[in-house]
Amino acid sequence: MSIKRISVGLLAVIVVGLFSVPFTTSMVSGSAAQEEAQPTTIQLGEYFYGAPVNAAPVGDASKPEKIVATITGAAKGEIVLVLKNVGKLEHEVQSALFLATTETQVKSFDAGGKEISKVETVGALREVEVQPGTTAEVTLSLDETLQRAFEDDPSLEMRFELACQSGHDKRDTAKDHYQMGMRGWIVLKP
Ligand SMILES: [Cu+2]
Repeated sequence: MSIKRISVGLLAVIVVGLFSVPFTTSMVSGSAAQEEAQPTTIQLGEYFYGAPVNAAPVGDASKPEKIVATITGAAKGEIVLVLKNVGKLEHEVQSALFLATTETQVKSFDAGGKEISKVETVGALREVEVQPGTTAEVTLSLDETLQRAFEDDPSLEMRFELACQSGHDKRDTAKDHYQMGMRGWIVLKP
């Protein structure tokens, strides 16, 4: 006696671990910028972070990753990254640092410096898409445990990978920005 087995194709539903809240831009009168964090600017393009010199040879993912930026101010609990796309393609920025955040704000500016969008998220930030010619100002509120660690140890230094996810789903090394060299380290200091 045979039992017909119905194979149930389980679709892996990717639940984005991100609660995205579209933020209505509203000017709060009289409240000037209270952010003390100094922004750290990172340029991105084909296929590099930081500067063209940071680009690893095409397809050589085995090369040690370079330090793209060293950021101080982690003890304050807030980090501001300015991601400037100087290339011709869209880049999808991901970082392990994003996972250690509790709140984030991403403001996008066009080539002329005009603000084109503002999104606030609660929880860890998944990725930041940066269109060609635009700049994303990413404000990260660090996880309290991480912030405390930096407060307690002035010599603490932590590395987080910075990567580009663009083209990764294509299963083609020539289109995979990470494989092409868009990866490196962010060094975080108190
Ligand atoms: Cu990219």
